[in-house]
Amino acid sequence: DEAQLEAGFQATIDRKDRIEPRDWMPDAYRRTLVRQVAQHAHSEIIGMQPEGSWIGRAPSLRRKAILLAKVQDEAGHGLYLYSATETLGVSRDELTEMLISGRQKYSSIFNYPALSYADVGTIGWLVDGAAICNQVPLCRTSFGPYGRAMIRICKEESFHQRQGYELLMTMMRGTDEQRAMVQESVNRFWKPALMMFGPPDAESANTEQSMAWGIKTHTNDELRARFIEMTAPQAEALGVTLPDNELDWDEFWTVVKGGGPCNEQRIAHRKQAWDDGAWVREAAAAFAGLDTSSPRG
Ligand code: FAQ
Repeated sequence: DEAQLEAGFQATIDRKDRIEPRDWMPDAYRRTLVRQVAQHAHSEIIGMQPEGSWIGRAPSLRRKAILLAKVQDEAGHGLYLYSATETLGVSRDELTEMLISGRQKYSSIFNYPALSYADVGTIGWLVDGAAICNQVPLCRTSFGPYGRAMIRICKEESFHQRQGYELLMTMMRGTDEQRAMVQESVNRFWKPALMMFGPPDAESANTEQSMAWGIKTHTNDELRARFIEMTAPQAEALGVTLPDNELDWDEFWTVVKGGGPCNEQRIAHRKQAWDDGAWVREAAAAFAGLDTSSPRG
């Protein structure tokens, strides 16, 4: 019966084993995972936009090739994560509709614009850096497909972080104007990057239950503190200063609820791409429905 199934499920989690798609799981566990993994997938896809806007304006062929590859990796991460979400019984089409209609979220960070080329470096260093801090522990999350996707994603994110740092290092060795551009960029991105970890623990509605289920293994504030600790010496080596860590949580909630600088633009762009791709999906479905094995004379 249900109680027995639930006890077996919790025992699997308590011995740090994985829950797999065909295993019994409580509805609320499934819903929480769909929420988190879909939000994560949407973040990767929407996250292509700020840096993507610089592909056509990269300062050299080498920088353009690097940026193009990084943005493509993000598309790949989105796809692994949509596949992981599909194992929970929701289709990618449904997930995309939920993103476009605002029923599912994506990370607050991607509602800030990339205003200068230094932002490409800062996004790699700070945004991918924060993503790694949050995601390395998720490699051991209790749901198998999510944890396995995280392993590969984290390897690629580490590479992304280094390319961002290398870009900034190159600019810091340049002119005073370039150094000022890096500092200005870091000033704008530092606080939004710290907010990626989610609200303070006291305001985090989901953490307690998600930790009991082994979905999350650390609280938002723990990971935020770990990130600050990791980043401070890197800032020093780079020669930039980090703004203080006082965060404006009203700003965070405004951005999460749709009122950030780029929320409308990000969703409008995604919706346009989804609408433009309708004919491809229809053609693929029609092709899949054809009996291509039959002899045609
Ligand atoms: N933005 O109770 P909690 C990347 C929502 S990295 C927007 O603490 P939870 C790589 C939260 O959903 C970015 N909403 O929630 C890349 C909840 O609302 P709900 C993606 C946020 O889930 C780099 C409410 O606030 N990474 O894409 C945010 O326990 C460069 C209360 O919060 C992930 O998604 C936020 N920052 O903890 C790509 C990592 N924070 O859903 C391109 C996986 C919280 O109840 C370029 N996710 N909310 O309506 C997680 O680890 C967790 O979901 C947290 C939030 C830690 C984000």
